[in-house]
Amino acid sequence: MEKTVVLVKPDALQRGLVGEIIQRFERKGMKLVGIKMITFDDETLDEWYEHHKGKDFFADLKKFMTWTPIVVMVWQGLDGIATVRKIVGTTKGREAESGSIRGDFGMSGQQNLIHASDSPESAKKEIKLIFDKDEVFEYESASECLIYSKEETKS
Ligand code: FUP
Repeated sequence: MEKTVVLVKPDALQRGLVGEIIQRFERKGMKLVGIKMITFDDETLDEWYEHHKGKDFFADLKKFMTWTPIVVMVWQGLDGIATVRKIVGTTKGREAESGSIRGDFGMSGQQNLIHASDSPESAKKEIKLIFDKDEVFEYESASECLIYSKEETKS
């Protein structure tokens, strides 16, 4: 099972979309294994978005991401990273697929409501950056036998 990080960004918090966003992952069958609120510090944000460092929107992006606290979560599931990215939708809200979170609730390419890890490497890095070891939980899911076949949960 793959772990992936989801951030509910300041625009989604302000618009009261935290519950809606959580519900979409829950209903899909993803398992919540970590959740809290944080405010990004400058250093962590630089590392988080290091692939955008130096781009013209970088300063605005950092300002936006520290406007309010954000809700940070770790979700777990089979092929969890790709599954969550599909639910989130492509970067620009106005181009994102209907049915995805960005497609249903957003217009912007920066104020795009939510972040989700894009690879196993970034998921690992992101968990390490914002979660302590004891904030990511292991527990038996009572609904796992309904969500997956036995074969699918073997590994
Ligand atoms: P995504 O993986 O869909 O979140 O998108 P990226 O990793 O490419 O971008 C991360 C964040 O940078 C976006 F959510 C918003 C911001 N961004 C901009 O503000 N302007 C851009 O042109 C591209 C990205």
